Amino acid sequence: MTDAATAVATAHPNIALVKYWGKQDEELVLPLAGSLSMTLHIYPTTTSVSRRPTAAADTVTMDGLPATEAVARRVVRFLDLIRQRSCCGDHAAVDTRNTVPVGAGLASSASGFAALTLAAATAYGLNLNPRGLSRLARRGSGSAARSVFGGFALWHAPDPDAPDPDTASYAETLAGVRVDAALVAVLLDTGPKPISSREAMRRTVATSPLFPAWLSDTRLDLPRMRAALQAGDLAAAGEIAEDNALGMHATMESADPPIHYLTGQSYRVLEQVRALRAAGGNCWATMDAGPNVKVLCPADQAAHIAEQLTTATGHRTIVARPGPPARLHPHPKPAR
Ligand code: 2P0
Repeated sequence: MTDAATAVATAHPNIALVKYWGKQDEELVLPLAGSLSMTLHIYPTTTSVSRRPTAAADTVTMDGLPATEAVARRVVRFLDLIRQRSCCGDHAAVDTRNTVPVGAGLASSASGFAALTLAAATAYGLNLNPRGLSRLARRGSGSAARSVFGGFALWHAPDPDAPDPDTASYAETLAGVRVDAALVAVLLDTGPKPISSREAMRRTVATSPLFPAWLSDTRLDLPRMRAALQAGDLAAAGEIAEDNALGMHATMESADPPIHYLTGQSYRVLEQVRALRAAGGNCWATMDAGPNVKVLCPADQAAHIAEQLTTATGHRTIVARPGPPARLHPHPKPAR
């Protein structure tokens, strides 16, 4: 086995300030609307991919243990996509090391598929630029398209009448951001989620009477968020982010049957964020496909806000600053 047959990559999770919730194409993972996120410096995922020319099947492990059947199936389908684009049909051994609690709304699928994309594309000799990597990561998990990039990333939705919508849907770094922001994550529950975001998104699009309104609102939020970040206006960005997240949750809560990711604890944290704001604090909440609340605030106030939230709610907090792009490890040891 040569080094070229093994590649190791690390990627970080991201949290959307303008959310992705709804696909126009399930197979190609094309979103109905664009989204904008901050990559976090915490909770990286590291994935190694080793081509195994003589193996009869792929093997998928997480932290050294066999992955669940559902995870393994999704990884193998993704490797099939890579093999279609490569001249090499070898099976592979994939091992993933996560530091983020899986399935708790802290975006392990984003960091996971971004790291897998970079490692697998390298091990199979695909020569992709960041945009190509982002398009490919999108096929694994939509939000992974954004974790290819550090800082703030914008993921484009293709026009429905674009000649090649697959080519038109990629993320890129949002240039010219002038805010110095952090996200304080309030950690409520690290258990698995009640319903996958993929299924929840599908049900929301199909059954929520609020979905059309959500879609037009989020399409307006995207350029406003971009302008706020580029103008250095964190207060405007925070207000848009909190409204966008509450709108997404209201939309899924009106699906049939309803989808509830937020718990009583989440709503109590939200009340505390509002109370801090009423007392003059600069903090705004956002929530994803899980109960945890993430609080956007100025970087130099994050430690103080984290302390205030821990005191007020009794929950653990962690401060995340903007994180780096996905990266390849220079000299991976071939996996055994
Ligand atoms: C986001 N989320 O923009 C939104 C907000 C969760 C809430 O993207 O079906 O794992 O694999 O494309 O990316 C989580 O969904 O879904 C997500 P798929 P994904 O971050």
